[in-house]
Amino acid sequence: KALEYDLRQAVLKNELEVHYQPLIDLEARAVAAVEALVRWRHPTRGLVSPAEFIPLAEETGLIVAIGEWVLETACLQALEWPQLRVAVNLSPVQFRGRELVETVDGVLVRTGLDPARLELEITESVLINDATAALEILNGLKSLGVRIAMDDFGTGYSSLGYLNSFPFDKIKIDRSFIGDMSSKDKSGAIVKSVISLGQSLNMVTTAEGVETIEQATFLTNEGCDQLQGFYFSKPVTASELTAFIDRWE
Ligand code: G
Ligand code: G
Ligand code: MN
Ligand code: NA
Repeated sequence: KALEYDLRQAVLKNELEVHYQPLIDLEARAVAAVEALVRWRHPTRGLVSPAEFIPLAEETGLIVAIGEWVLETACLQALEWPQLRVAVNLSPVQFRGRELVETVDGVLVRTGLDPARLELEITESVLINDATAALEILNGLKSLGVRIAMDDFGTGYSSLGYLNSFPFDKIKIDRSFIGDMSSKDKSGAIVKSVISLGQSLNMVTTAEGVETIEQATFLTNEGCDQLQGFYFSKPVTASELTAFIDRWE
């Protein structure tokens, strides 16, 4: 309850921040996109991870306001990085109402961001409860011109039917598979086959949680399109990300 009160205050007092983590395109050898990740600069607890407060935000419904704020902040920030796409995570709770498409459209209109530069990341949990409603919303989002990414692929049911039935532009391979590649042959084999699955379906493949040069080399050789992880950069502030891009070029 104390944390819930604090979280409401956080929204009002501008204590939330958006950090950005680069996605490296292997063909272009350049930063292709950034993923927006929210943080809470708590007055006494310091920087609080979303893993701690997103569940509470979802239970209380605060995620709807927080999600819209993150989206608008990230789209505005993306105007300063005209060569990049920006990816924003959506909570399953944001799919419950009917207003998500209007909300995203409103943010695009207010910020003036080219919709083709916005990528929305969703997890399978969005699709499980009410697939028909989810499909309608995803089609509505697609018709705005934004891109849709399947996040954390491999951790849920990972039904191949989802890839068939929903309009995904990208598959993000969950970092648990990348982390296990050196110790488990199976993980390497799974990663390989998800990359070729993505290629055959004309979807961009991104590997999450890339922490070592060995992982980066393996993924490059297997034809993965984009890499994301601490090996390149952890999520950083907007100005640190600008410095990262400048160093890269
Ligand atoms: O950045 P970090 O690894 O601490 O994020 C932990 C989790 O919080 C991840 O699963 C990430 O997707 C989620 N997360 C981060 N930012 C947002 C956000 O703006 N909205 C939603 N719904 N989830 C987020
Ligand atoms: O669920 P989602 O994929 O949105 O989660 C993104 C989270 O993953 C971010 O909070 C980020 O801090 C974390 N992350 C990003 N790169 C790495 C990495 O290389 N290793 C680990 N352990 N976590 C990472
Ligand atoms: Mn994500
Ligand atoms: Na993920």
